[in-house]
Amino acid sequence: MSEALPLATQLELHRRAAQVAGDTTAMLGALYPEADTDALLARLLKVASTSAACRQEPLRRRDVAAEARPDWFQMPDQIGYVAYADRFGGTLAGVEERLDYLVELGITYVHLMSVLRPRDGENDGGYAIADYRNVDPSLGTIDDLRTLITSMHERSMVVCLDLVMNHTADTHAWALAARGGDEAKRAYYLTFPDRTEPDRFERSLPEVFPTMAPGNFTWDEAMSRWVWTTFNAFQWDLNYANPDVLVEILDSMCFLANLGVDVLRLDAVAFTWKRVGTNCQNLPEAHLIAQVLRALLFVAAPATILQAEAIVGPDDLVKYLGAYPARHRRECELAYHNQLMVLGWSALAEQNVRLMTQALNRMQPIPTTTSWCTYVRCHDDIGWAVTDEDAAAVGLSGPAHRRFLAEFYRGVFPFSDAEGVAFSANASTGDERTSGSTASLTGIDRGRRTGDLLMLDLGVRRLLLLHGLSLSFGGIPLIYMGDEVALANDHRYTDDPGHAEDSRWIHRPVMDWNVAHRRVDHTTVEGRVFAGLTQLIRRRIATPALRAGGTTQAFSTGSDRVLGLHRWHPDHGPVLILASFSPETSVVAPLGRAPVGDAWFDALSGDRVRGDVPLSLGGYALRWYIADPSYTVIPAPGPAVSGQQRSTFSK
Ligand code: OTU
Repeated sequence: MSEALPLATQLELHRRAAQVAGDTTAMLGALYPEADTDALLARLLKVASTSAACRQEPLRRRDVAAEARPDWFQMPDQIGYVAYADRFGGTLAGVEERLDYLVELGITYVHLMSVLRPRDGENDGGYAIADYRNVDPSLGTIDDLRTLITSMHERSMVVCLDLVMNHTADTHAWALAARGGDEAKRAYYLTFPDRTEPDRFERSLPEVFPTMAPGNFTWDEAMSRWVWTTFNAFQWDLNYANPDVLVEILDSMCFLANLGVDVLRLDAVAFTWKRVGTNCQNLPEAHLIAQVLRALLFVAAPATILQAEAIVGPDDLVKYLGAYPARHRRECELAYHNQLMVLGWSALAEQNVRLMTQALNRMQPIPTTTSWCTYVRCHDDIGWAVTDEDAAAVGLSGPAHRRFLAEFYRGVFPFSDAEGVAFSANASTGDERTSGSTASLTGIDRGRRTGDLLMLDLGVRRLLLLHGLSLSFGGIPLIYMGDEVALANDHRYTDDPGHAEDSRWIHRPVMDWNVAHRRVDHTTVEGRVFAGLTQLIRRRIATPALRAGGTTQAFSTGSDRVLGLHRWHPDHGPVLILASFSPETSVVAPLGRAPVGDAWFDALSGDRVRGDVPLSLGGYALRWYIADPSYTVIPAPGPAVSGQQRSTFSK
């Protein structure tokens, strides 16, 4: 640690380093039994403390604030927006010009994709990084990024960027050096002289992109070796069994944190460790890698938190939030709730919530110090991650139900309004994933095109229902760019030879600001969706009980068409969420006694209902019932009418 640092800063650094050193040594010992763990810890701490030493004053203040309020990301006003920087704003300066639009929507958390310098040519939408320390030159410079982050912070916005940690582009300097014969850099990757090892691994490895990039290994002519490439051929998996890789990635994380990035999205975090005979996902070592990085980043930049991008089964998923039965160790603060996302679409297709209720309740609770990122759509495809176990529990066949969902959202049934397209249909496994914008999957696209006003109306209500659920589940709701104005599928990707094979581009349009402008006219679909969404966001921000950090339990409402969620937070008490997945009116069982004042208050509509009578819910209705102590049911004055208890609500 630099002696030139003020004494207080030095002490601060020592405190943080001491806090994590012991446990980190244990983790490093487990990861690298052959290595000198003390020496390795010293290297990692040097990276973290060097970075901490040159952290700018405004960011140090953010560190202090974050340590004082570690639950900042659980506040009800954390509302997220996710966009490709170029497709949203053209350049970083262009993004800055559009920040008012995000403020208008109520956004406080922005995940900008594809900001760092990717490989030239095909680059998987920016997920093939050629340089972790530079910005894509077509967007601007590192200084432009600093300026943008500063102005986002000034607007109380939190900035999330990707840390594509599982792989680099084949044109990253490390890969080029490896190709040029640098042995040390070759050891950053997993390379093999012949097919012996690759074939052994392939026996248990799935394929992520079976149609675009079959297999998990790519022959590299320059090295005369096979390279591990889980994703596309130009995305080389890093070798985390080599501690040098861990040190380098920590360094990149610290660099981004010192630019002011508040959240690092750990792309493909599930894939970082490989073991023969396994599917090489979610291995215990992959968690240790994330935990070590978490610990060291705390030394470097306590304000920066981690978001896991692990699109995996429900039992594996919760572990990225540190949810282990036996112990808790900090890992990621946030993780995508891909179960909730898939189950929401499933419930809409079936007009039935039994599977959703079953699957949500089977998931282990997450530590109260962490949160979900809830979402309806993102830039990727939807993989129909319904487990066979959950399907069987409600009398469904897993494979048949997954097939039904893929076909429903491809619009093959006459009763489906959806217009999605297949992604990576795998003939050998029968697996088919789905691409398509929210507008296309809810029926808005088809209704708009055919002029079917009823279909259009149902589509808008479905969109608002799914976003409403995402806003109420307890976490950071993420709105994928375009959903707020129901942007349509963009079929032009098929004209681009670099994109034609990858149907995810159908829902990655360039923001159409003319369409977005229609939001001001409430008679348009765009206006209805934007107004509906902003209203939901405003109500969510004004409802502290909807903050993250409590518990969420699904309950039976007495109707298979209506989801019930019981949310509870120690500071704010309960919320009963009702969400109807049917276009018809449904009747649900009485809510039960309200904890205060005998009445439940719907934070969305302002209506008050009694807990002892059945409720009627309109099609796709959403209710957020809270106990409102300012409203009580008092007996009406005068004699009771024919022995019946009359009551009215009064303030
Ligand atoms: C992530 O995706 C990114 O979100 C994708 O855009 C990238 O193509 C990919 O990584 C490679 O960088 O790795 O943990 O359904 O969900 O590819 C899962 C497939 C990932 C995606 C999967 C995902």
